[in-house]
Amino acid sequence: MTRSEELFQRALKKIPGGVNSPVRAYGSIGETPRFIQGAVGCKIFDVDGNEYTDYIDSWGPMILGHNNQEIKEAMIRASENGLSFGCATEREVEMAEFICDRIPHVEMIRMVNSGTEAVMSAIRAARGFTGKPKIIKFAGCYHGHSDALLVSAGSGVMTSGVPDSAGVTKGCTEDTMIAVYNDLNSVEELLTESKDQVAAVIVEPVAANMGVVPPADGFLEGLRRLCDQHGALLIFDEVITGFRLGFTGAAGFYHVTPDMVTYGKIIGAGMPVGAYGGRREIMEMVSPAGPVYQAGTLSGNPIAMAAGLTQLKILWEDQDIYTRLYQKGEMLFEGIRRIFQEKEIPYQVNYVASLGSVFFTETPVCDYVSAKTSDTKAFAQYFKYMLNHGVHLAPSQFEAMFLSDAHTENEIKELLELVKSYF
Ligand code: KE4
Repeated sequence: MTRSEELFQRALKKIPGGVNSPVRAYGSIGETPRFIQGAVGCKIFDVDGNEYTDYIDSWGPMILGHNNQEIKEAMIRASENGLSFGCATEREVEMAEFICDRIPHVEMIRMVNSGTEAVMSAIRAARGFTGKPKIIKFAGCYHGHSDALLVSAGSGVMTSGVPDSAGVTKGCTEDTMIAVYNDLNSVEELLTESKDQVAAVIVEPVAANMGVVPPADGFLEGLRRLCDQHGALLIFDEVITGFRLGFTGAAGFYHVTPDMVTYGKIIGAGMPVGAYGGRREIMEMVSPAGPVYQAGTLSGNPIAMAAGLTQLKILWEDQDIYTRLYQKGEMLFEGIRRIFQEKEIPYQVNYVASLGSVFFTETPVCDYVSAKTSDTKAFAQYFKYMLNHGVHLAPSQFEAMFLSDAHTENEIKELLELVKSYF
């Protein structure tokens, strides 16, 4: 029995599904999840001493690579003064100023502890600001596990969400409407039908939770126009894309300005940090400035702020990182595309900059329904082959590959050789 198998057996006795977040259980793969001992740069090591090139990168935060020395030293220095005070600290002011001074559409920002909390709070603020009850999300987009957003994707427009999880009541989801990603007509239909009762449209500006699905040309601009026409706020959920597609995220990458934005992952550099922000008039609705309640014992935790702010400063000061990430993404994903073309493999490759997915389907993937045509069993075989050859991919067809500044051309060439040998 391997150490991972032994740990997983023990974990199953005390932790639901043996993991603290479902995707880590490799559920759709049918393989024992690897328990990780440590990581550095683009390499991750499991408890059995196996080394992998890592394309999960903790689901996005490790954009500089694992175990960055500068970030670690900042955390150690901060921890010398204590771990948490439940009081305001200078570093929280620094973090807020650093972001607001560099991202024009973020005039004010509130730190929370996860992407879920950021989205949940942003929706509450949007409803408080507009006085409207409805929200529109997109089938296949994931915005964390708050009740109102755990709605089944369905296969088309839904004017009232059906809970997608036990324990979520109809009452929690009835004001959540579902549109079709990359289909502006579906959004206009819902906005028109709900007679301007929509507080916000929330979107992953690059969808990455049905696998990676880029916005079609004009899609994000169309959402901006429709929200303006119908008095709804446009919320970009940039938990994945924030600080990844550039320092100003997808909003800067696509030149579309949201009213609010949510962050996670990179903003905390691997520490539990989420944030939501946007126009001052909206954010001043949030307690204690305004009537929208939101709170958190560890929000703005000084150690987490030290980690996140150090990472953001590195990204801001060396923006060549983004150029390198674009180049690596192009090398990797265009490389896989070329292999598929040469070998006449009908599978799809979707990517934006350093974020991408291979879909095991002949159907071009532009939304949830087309993403779901993928052969998840074929993906599972591919995942296992890669794992056994030292490459750690996301253990699901409907997740993304993340590149970091620590991945070099060598790792990308190695991966392309493996893809070529597999297909
Ligand atoms: P967290 O609560 O997991 O920090 O963030 C929720 C969230 C919100 N918005 C987007 C666009 C997200 O992708 C996420 C979380 N992403 C998943 C990966 N697809 C986290 C991995 C996991 O659930 O373990």
